[in-house]
Amino acid sequence: MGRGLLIVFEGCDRSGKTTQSTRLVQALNDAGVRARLVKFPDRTTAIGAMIDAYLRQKTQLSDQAVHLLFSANRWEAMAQMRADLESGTTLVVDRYTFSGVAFSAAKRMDLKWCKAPDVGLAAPDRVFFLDIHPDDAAKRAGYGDEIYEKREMQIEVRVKFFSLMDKSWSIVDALRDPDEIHRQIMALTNRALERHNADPTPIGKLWT
Ligand code: FDM
Repeated sequence: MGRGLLIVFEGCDRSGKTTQSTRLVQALNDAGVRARLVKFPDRTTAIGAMIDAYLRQKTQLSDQAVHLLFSANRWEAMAQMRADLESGTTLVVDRYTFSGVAFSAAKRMDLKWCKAPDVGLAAPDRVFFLDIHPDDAAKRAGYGDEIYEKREMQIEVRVKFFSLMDKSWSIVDALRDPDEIHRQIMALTNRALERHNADPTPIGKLWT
């Protein structure tokens, strides 16, 4: 049994990441591929509770402090994630280091500084970027009360996401019908699984 794949969903708010990542896990499980959903931030841990309070504007934190908490929230999940991958479970991750870097860099923080705490995290095999312009996303539902749910911020975040892309990314047009998007993501995932089975590679490390 080879290792599982690390598949990441990124995108601006209301791009459909949660819907599509949940559907992908379900479809993989139905097809006999062991898969588990992981979501960042994980608000259920002690660190996650601090992040949650910040996002809901219940507490204030410096930009640097919250950035490091988001990173710590990934690091506290890393041992279990690596164990799952090594034992053959594919992980489907709803937001990861790219959200960490894109949101902080959108606040004009230094890019190199933003990447540093995530150096050494497991690198994704594929990243699906659900692309939607924030103005179209806003039509799906009004922005809520969370700190980053503002048009200017979302536009800047999208620009930062584009600057982080490499060949492991697929840009998925998120304005289309959800079934069509799911079919495209399933086809891309199956191709990644086939390629990995034919030529297995070890889990990579970020940001190297
Ligand atoms: N977010 C998410 C960050 O700023 N840094 C991170 O590392 C991560 C994982 O938190 F606005 C932001 C992105 C979003 C907010 O995300 C909460 P969800 O997906 O709405 O829970």
